[in-house]
Amino acid sequence: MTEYSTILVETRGRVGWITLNRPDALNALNSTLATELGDAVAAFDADEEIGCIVLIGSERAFAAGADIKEMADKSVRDMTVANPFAGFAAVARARTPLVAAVSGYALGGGCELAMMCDVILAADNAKFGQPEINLGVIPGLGGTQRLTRAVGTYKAAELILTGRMMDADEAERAGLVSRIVPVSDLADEALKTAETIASKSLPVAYAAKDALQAALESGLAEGLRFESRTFASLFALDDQKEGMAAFREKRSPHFMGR
Ligand code: CO8
Repeated sequence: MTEYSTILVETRGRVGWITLNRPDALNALNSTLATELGDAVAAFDADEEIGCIVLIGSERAFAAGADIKEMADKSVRDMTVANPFAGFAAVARARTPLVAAVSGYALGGGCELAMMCDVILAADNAKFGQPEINLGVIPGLGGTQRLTRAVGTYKAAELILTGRMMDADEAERAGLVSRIVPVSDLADEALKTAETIASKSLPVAYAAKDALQAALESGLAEGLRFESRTFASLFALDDQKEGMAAFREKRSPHFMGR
């Protein structure tokens, strides 16, 4: 397995497990971390033995945002042409389902990284926010778009314009969080959730992600057509035959990923 300096990468059965690991900076997302995380996610995404990827931080912080110290003196050119955060694109475009396991701070780019994932499990000590306005900028890794879709226009606007944090309960009520778990159980619950997802048919999980994405990107009629076509296409898979045969035969399905 490749050695990285800002993340720890391991496999747990069919689960790819990535720990953000800059403890001295509350896992602030610097350009090295962006590149390493992008590479690690892309490698898992290309591996058919991996059915789900977990991103987790420390108990104190999932990630406290982009690395402000690294970013402070950058120019427009640095942030565009030589985009230091290009690596995150691999997370956003991964076909493999991703679970963010959030404990402590998920701020700015940290909240945005969690929102690139399909499932957000929050520990009861989690704090979410988009505090960029306090630094004289706005969210830049999807916060204005994904947060608005997750929690609605007015909640997102209040969070982005004030820069305040919300706790796990508020985030769950707002629809940003899939589920809250006690902080001591976060890693176990993330692994269980990821193992459950990884036990399904991988091509069907890809199809489910595509259809969920269509809900965010298209109008209702187009999204429904996309879902209907995708649903029908799954009847070409052995895994559809297996899933339905297993139901009729009152046994667990054994998916082959084809
Ligand atoms: N960047 C760099 N270092 C950080 C960051 C950060 N985002 N957050 C924390 N740290 C460092 C601190 O500087 C400190 O290091 P040191 O001891 O060397 O000074 C260490 O982590 C511990 O932090 P604190 O002492 O501040 O810990 P506290 O418990 O007192 O406070 C907070 C915790 C409230 C989380 C506080 O650290 C904080 O406010 N951090 C900044 C949060 C923030 O503003 N995040 C948004 C950053 S901007 C962003 O994410 C934009 C993303 C879009 C990029 C788009 C590119 C195209």
